[in-house]
Amino acid sequence: MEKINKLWSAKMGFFLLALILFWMKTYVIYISEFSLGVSNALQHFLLFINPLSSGLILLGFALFFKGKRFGITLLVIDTLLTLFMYANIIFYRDFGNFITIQTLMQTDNAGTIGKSFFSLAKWHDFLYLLDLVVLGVLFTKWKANWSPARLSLRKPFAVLASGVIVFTVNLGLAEMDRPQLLQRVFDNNYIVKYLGAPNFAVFNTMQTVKASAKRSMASSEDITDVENYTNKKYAEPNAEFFGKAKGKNIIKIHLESFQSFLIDFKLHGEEVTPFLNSLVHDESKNFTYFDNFFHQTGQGKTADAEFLLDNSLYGLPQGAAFVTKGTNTYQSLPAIMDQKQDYTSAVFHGDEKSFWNRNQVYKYLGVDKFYDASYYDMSEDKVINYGLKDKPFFKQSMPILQELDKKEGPFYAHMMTLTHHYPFILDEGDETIESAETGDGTVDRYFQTARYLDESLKQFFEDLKEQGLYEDSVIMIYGDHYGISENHNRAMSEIMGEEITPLKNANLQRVPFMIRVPGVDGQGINHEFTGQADVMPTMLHLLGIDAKNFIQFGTDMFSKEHKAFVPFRNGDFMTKEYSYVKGKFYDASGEVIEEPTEEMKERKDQVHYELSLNDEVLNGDLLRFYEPYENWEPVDPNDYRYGKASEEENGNHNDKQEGADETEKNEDKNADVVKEPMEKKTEDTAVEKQKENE
Ligand code: GP9
Ligand code: MN
Repeated sequence: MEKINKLWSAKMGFFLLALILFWMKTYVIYISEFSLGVSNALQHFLLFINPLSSGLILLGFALFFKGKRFGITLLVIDTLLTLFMYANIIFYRDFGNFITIQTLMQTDNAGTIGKSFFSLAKWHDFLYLLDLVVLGVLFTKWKANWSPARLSLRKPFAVLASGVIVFTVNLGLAEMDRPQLLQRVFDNNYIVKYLGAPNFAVFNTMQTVKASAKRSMASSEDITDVENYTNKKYAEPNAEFFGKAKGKNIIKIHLESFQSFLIDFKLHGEEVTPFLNSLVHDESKNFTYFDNFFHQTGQGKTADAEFLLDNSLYGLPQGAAFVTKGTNTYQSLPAIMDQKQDYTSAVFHGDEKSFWNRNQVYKYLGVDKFYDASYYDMSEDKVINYGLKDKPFFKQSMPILQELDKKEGPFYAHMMTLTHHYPFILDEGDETIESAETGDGTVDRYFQTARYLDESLKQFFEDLKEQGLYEDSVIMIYGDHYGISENHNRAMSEIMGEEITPLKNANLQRVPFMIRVPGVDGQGINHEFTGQADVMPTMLHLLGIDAKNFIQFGTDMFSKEHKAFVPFRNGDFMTKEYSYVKGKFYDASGEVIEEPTEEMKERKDQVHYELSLNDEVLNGDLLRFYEPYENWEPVDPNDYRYGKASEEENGNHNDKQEGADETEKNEDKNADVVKEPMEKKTEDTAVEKQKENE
């Protein structure tokens, strides 16, 4: 006993005790305070182990100090760590996210937290101080035993080195479970889950410093080149369409992972998507369907698609602009529509609000309302894979749409589906078409979830008609990105009946785009070559707002001057006559062009130039130097606040959120209850999902 006492009361013993207490406390905080979506044994192990490396490195620093100064330093570091964790706890209770430099710099956040601190603090929070009290008492008892000399330097260095080793192993295992974790940064929650809150803070700081260096080097002159380029590319509106959507409700439907080859595709002699096909082939031509419309997304997948459609800017070559450029200045479609025509914009999505940093970036895009998972009934039978199934999603969105319709001014609703997402799983009973039989499960199931999505759309259209929301609304449908990656070329060649060459694969990047504008005859099938960046200028012109004033890389799809070449994020591009894919030019029949013409080479250079200008805009945050027109009001992120839970806990901070309360009261939902089933189902597929993202 005596011996044990002596060991603990020695400097190394005291350090070890502090380390273990910090470790356990942090783990308890992870489990009880944050919803990190832990879904498999490895993730749980990493969550448990990840405080160790930061503990070893940060607390270990105290071992360099002599005598009782060692103890004081240790206690100070431990107290700072506790404050850091506690600040995150309070912030998370309010915003459902971790503190980042960007959010701290958003002055209103700090202010709001300050004001609501007492409503956010809970009685049991004092427990988080207990270990410090214990250590403080032991310090006063034990410090007399400590020699005034410094420990042999070997010891602190060994502790720091073991911290680094533990971190390296930790990171390696995390990357195994979620490849490209740090490159793609899906969700701050993920980084905390895998690497811990202190490591997240370090990572975020490094990222911010890197980004702010690029940003601070940019100046107002840099926007001139961009402006000259986009001005030159601009396409005049087509008088037949200009202003035809003005004042009308707009319902924009996001088809998850839906590629155009599904349209009219028959499996076992059966149409896979009969409803969408019926819109394409409608005799009365309600819709115009662009069959040469391409997605232009990169690693940011869904986030890039959203970004492209509402900003006419591409994502970045790496990562998701939604995450890494989430606090830039934007002149986004929702903000313009609000300022010019008093539209209320709303995003509907049955997933956690923090995924792809949506609950932050939407504030910078001027999205008025964000109906995330916390607004929906997410009981187990309604959830699969990433979140709410599409049928209950559309059903439950109806009352919210009706409520929005009652507000003054039209609405711009963005409905984001989710079920047709890799790995394309359905509950039994939701399958209404046999799977394909290539032996590649992903490809085989792809048709079944596509059918489910198609059925959910049919139901949604019926409900819209029944509620009187169909007739006078603009309906726009788009696919976000591919669902079947190149990893499945073998099975896809069986499906398509031909080899999937790089060119064929590029051709498969077509996703649907269709639009119906009340009072305007649809064109049936339009073969113009178009892409996601073209949607925003098209929308502006339909609304009667000239796109000329804005920095946009796309051009109006209905314009007679539409620029019909479609850049991909990797520098490849498509035109009607030829395409450029993975370093080679191809003619329309698919033959390699050995000697491309000057015009082709120039087009290729133009595409690369356009993408580089785009990256300058994002990295330099150049839109902060640009005023699209006199009296433009830059978007103030502090005007927006999302999440049902935070509304309920803290009252409604956002005057733009009023009005939906009625609907919300009708729905008996609770954000915390919601998380359980969704996370469980996400678990098994999360790993696969990232592998899929190649
Ligand atoms: C997540 C959903 C899917 O909320 O939008 O994103 P993805 O994996 O397709 O980028
Ligand atoms: Mn997607």
